[in-house]
Amino acid sequence: MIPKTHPRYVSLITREKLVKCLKKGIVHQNGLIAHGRGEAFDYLLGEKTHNFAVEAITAATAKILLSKRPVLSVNGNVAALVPEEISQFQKLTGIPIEINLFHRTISRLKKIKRHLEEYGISVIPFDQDIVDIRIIESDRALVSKRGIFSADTIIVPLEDGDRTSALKFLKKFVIAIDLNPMSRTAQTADITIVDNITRVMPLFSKTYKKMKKMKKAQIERIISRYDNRYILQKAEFAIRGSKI
Ligand code: PTJ
Repeated sequence: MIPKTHPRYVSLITREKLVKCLKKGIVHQNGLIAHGRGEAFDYLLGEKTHNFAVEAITAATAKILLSKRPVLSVNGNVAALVPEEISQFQKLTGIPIEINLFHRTISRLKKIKRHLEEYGISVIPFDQDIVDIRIIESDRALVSKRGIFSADTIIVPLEDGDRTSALKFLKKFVIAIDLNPMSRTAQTADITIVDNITRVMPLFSKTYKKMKKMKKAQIERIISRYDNRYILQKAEFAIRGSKI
């Protein structure tokens, strides 16, 4: 039992969620290592949402509102960390959710699907209409025809580096959520939200609620003015402790 007064309560509770889901076979062992890397960047960022992340979330929301077929890609860590928040996001936006794993096994796919469904999330079936987009070596190449394959915009949280460039090659618009602004995923995406997914998802829902009332021209303006290079630079400077 972690006392609420503990100075690192939120961080410890988050770790607990991952360990619990590791024991259930939802999170892969490497997911803990990935989380540790994320924690280090979060620590350097002051464990708070910066303006550059708010700007990226606003642009990402604009893109989702303008997209015909957006999809949210979910892996083991994401399923463990933010199932309630994803459920809320899907209820608001209607976004299809596809499980896409680096360490892909049928057993993990089944467990993650069941876990997400317990939170009322509707998941694209992983055993029908699967296409192999073999321009990446990993099993992330196995995607659903109804989901990632035919999507125009894909949200990819907590990725290992190879898939974003493959998705870009397929002319997809990629929105990454990654605490490391220097990762290949962060650098290759069209919009990079440099923040912890645990803070991003609630803010995403809040922003969507606000922006869905906006006029199309206003939403288009947000996208056209967005500059991901500048956002990444600001994030890197925040980590290094300098100002832009
Ligand atoms: O569930 P699977 O099989 O698909 O595997 C998922 C992991 C996460 C194990 C796999 O994608 C992986 O190995 O990822 P990497 O290469 O470690 O990259 C994860 C990225 O996510 C790193 O850049 C981390 O900084 C970042 N990250 C970790 N935790 C968070 C995060 N970004 C946002 N929020 C977090 N909570």
